[in-house]
Amino acid sequence: MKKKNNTFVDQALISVEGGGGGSGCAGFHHQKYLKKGTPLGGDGGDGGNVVVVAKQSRNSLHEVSKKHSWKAKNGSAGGLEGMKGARGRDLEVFVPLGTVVYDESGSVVADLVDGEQRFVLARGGRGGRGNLSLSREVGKGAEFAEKGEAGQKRNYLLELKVLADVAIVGFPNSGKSTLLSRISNAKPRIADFPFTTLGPHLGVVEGVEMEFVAVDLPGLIEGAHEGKGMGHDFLKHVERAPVILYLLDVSPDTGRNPIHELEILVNELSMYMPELSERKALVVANKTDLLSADETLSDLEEECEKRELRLFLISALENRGLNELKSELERIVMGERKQRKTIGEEVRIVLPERENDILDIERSGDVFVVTGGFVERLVLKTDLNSPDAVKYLVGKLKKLGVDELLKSHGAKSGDQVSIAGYLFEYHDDEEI
Ligand SMILES: Nc1nc2c(ncn2[C@@H]2O[C@H](COP(=O)(O)OP(=O)(O)OP(=O)(O)O)[C@@H](O)[C@H]2O)c(=O)[nH]1
Ligand SMILES: [Mg+2]
Repeated sequence: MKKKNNTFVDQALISVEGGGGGSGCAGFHHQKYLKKGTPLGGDGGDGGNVVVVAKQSRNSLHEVSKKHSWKAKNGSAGGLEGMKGARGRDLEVFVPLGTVVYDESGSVVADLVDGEQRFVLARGGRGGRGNLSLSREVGKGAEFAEKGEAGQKRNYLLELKVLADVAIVGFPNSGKSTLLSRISNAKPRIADFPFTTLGPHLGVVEGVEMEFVAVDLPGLIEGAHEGKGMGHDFLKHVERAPVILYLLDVSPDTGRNPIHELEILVNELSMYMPELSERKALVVANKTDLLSADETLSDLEEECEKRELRLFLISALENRGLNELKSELERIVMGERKQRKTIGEEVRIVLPERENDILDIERSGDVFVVTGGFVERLVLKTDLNSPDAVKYLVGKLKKLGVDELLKSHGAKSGDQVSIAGYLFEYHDDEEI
């Protein structure tokens, strides 16, 4: 359940594509001092990459989620006189700190926790070689050039799990947003009805010695870990907070029982993620201004003692007890920061991308289908309208053992061979 004007978005599915490589140029030099006809066509430029970049200034994935497809610029074609084509510009996807990147298999491939941290989502294709470069391999007669490679195409899920030092959790209407607005620079909406806050709000708290970040989350109710209420969607934003602040409304006449609510909150968090029960935590009893002089909180005090949680009595509305609470938070946060950096996601090590280079042949009806990244790339780079380029390709394929392999699979002259979607005719030189 989300209100239409709620612009907080913490998930985005995106399709990304690197720019295509520019084609190489097949050109010849005609200057006086060089022999006429010297190949001098330049290489095509590489295509741009699509890169995700963490930005301090971003708060949500709202902008990113509006655009589904991201394609970087293509590289330019190579030119005459050995001119290399320009590299295609990278396309940058700006996301908030705390954005986790999942690939299609659901593995975490990046966890962007520092400002300006980058991760390449899709590489651009390499530019094709011009006949100047090719002439080093095939000699002066090179009259053809290569086409540029296509850029990588990938799909990712981006998920924001906010980075804060302190997560304020509590039932709806307990005063979480009011507390955040009093101890930090944040200005969340405050109202006397449940579920006012529809997304996490981050606020910077100025301590005596340091600044730290607190996050106010939508209210939790019993069953939140199973998806009840709307708090469930936001439990992930507690995951990385080293300190948890349980906020309880202790005012009388609410028909609510703070001890019971504390129990529910602690349970909901640990059912969502068991590690959360080991986090540093404290309990804050809010709205004490509404307690009459003879009302005490001795039961709650006892309960907190039992749970070994420190209890603070405050009135967020009347600014009571906030300084003491702030300095305790600062003390704990400082201790936690010394111990560990950020509670991050376990990132699967992404090795430099290597397509399957294993040469393989499979028969599909009458056609021999050849697979293997390198061989397929070679075909895709070839201008099949140029007899010279095809001659070069045929020579290369032979050198790579493709002919040999086809023969061992029973291919005969005249049989059809498919590589990277193109059809060729097999020709056995030794066949009579
Ligand atoms: N008397 C009194 N009222 C308070 C205090 N703190 C908050 N309130 C009031 O309680 C109501 C709810 O406050 P919010 O800060 O919006 O509560 P919340 O926990 O953020 O609520 P949700 O976002 O709906 O989960 C508002 O009317 C506040 O003015 C307090 O210390 N004393
Ligand atoms: Mg609120």
